[in-house]
Amino acid sequence: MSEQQVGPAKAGRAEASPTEGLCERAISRALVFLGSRQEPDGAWRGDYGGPMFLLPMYLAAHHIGGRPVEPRRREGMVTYLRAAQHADGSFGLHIESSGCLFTTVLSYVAFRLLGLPPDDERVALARAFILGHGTALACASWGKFVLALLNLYDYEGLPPILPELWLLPARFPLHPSRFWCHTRQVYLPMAHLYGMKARMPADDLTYALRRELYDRPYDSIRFSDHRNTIAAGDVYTPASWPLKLVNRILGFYERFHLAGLRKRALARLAEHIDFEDQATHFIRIGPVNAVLNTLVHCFRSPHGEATKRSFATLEGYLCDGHDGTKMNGYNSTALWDTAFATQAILATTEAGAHGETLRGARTFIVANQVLEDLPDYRRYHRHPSRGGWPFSDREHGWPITDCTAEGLSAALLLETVGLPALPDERIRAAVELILSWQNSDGGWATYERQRGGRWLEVLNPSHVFGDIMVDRSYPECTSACLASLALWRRRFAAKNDSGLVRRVAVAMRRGEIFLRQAQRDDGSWEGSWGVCFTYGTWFGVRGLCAASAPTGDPALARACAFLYAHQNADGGWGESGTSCAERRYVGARSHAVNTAWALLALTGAGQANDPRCARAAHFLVASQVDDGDWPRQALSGVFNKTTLINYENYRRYFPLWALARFKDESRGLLTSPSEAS
Ligand code: LAN
Repeated sequence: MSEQQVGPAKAGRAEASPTEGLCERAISRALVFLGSRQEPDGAWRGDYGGPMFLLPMYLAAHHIGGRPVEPRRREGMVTYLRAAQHADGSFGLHIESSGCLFTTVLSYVAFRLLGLPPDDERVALARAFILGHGTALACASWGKFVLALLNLYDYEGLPPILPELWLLPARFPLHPSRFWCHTRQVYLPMAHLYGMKARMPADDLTYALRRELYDRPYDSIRFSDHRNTIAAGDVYTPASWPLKLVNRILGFYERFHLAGLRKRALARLAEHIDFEDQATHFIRIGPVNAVLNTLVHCFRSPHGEATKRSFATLEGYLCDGHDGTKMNGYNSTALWDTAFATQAILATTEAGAHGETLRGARTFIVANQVLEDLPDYRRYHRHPSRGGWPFSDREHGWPITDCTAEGLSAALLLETVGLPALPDERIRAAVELILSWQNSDGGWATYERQRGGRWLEVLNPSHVFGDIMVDRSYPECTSACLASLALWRRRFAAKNDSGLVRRVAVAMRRGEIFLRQAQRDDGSWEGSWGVCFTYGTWFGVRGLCAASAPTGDPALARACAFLYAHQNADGGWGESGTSCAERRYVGARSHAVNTAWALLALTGAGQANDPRCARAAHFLVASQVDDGDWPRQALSGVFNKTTLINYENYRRYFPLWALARFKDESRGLLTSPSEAS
């Protein structure tokens, strides 16, 4: 992907004498720029593209539902797909990778659904890749599933996704309620569609695609032989032998399944799907079940209200980005971006001059706290929601541990500039919710407490993702919760009833123990939602500091040593996205966001006066562009080890935050790499 060059325009400034003024000026400009990106409702939102399977799924749903995409949109989508395609014709699992058959097959179909002919140069190139890598028979399981819905692959060739699993008692270790909510909510509509063997009727395009995607006549293919056929480039998590065994057993059941039981199971699934639709105002937890739930309605009642509303709500996932029109990974990034932007602004000494911006942010944060639990939430395996914040907005309806924590932290910090606090009972509800989410290992997971054993990961059927089966404690989520609890304690320890104060103290102690155990021998923490060890290590340090670790704490010293060991010669840090999949630090050219995380960690650990921090700050100042933004560089977000995702605003608030902390805790003097050497 194209990257804006970091640096050259700044050469003049890089050579300027290292004065505090430079740092201050960079902060002022960043504040102005960040302020200019705020939306009228007080929130920041950004492009959330990256994964390459989403747009094709959106298009498949429109095709199956007989809803043509507007020509204006089509153009943007073709632009996006063309820009994402690699010279060998392939697409990657995400926009920065290549060679994934799953996304290449889906993007091929997307091209064709968008009206491109098979002899279009790019389409032909993609087809050559597909035919050279095992044809559509070898793509990862989600690809085959989408093809089955489009009547381009036979259900016989899919591992069974049994609706009946949802009829098992919830105590059963394999009950879907134990799975990570994203996995559960994707396999829920999949099980429904599988159970009814949903597929659109074949039309001319179907017959054409059947010829294009395979190297032999469609009718001659024995799909049941291809359940385990998979291209090497699509495998991150190979199907394990226990998974294959379970699939065989379920496959046997599927051959003889009882019609009555199937009917009951489908009715149960429909009930859960309807609940998710209502709970999220049809937004759904994420883009994948947004598409799949839409299709469930579409197959059940093509012209029904739920189908119409589903398609209308899907539009909210589309994004006109710098590289074309894509489907975002969430309905928005609003709360997450707003909570961080607020904290970054508040870290500066100029926060007082940005009252309007902060007031707007506060309005958004206050308006998007979830105030009620969902009706009958236990029946649908939902955790309570009251007091929480989602990643995007209240309508989305799924509060998240760290989003709640960052929302609460931002709300509490806003008081320091004299903005009115949240009512006490709302603050208390957030704290109670955070406490209710803590796992028995002391850490915090993403949306729920850990509900199943880690061993369930052996049943991961996705091929392309890692770590999708169970929600479990993450250093990032844990640290965010600790940071918010520390702020709460500072503000309320004297005021509140001692019962809650005591419970918070115990929770923080347990969280700290989790964090210490999660630290790696080399001093780093592995991140799971950002790239990667710089992200994790910032959170690790932030969490330990929140838990009052002293500056000389050996865990902090080890974390700093890890970071210093990976600092680049130009003073910055750059971490490759492959760190996440490989689970080891893979360096890259310096990146403003990685550098900001490292500098935040180091300043948090009391290192601000170390010359290496001054060099890091210098890198940030020197790489800022004139309008106060930082250049767009490699993607900084990730999920499930393999899939990078774009956080468009990270480069606008993390460097600002880091510079503010650096300036605050040092004299703000910068050191250029040449001076340091
Ligand atoms: C997200 C987006 C937000 C993100 C943070 C809050 C930043 C993180 O700290 C915790 C995890 C979370 C909530 C997260 C998890 C995985 C998500 C939901 C995503 C990256 C957005 C899209 C992704 C989702 C899983 C995509 C669909 C793919 C599946 C494998 C189900």
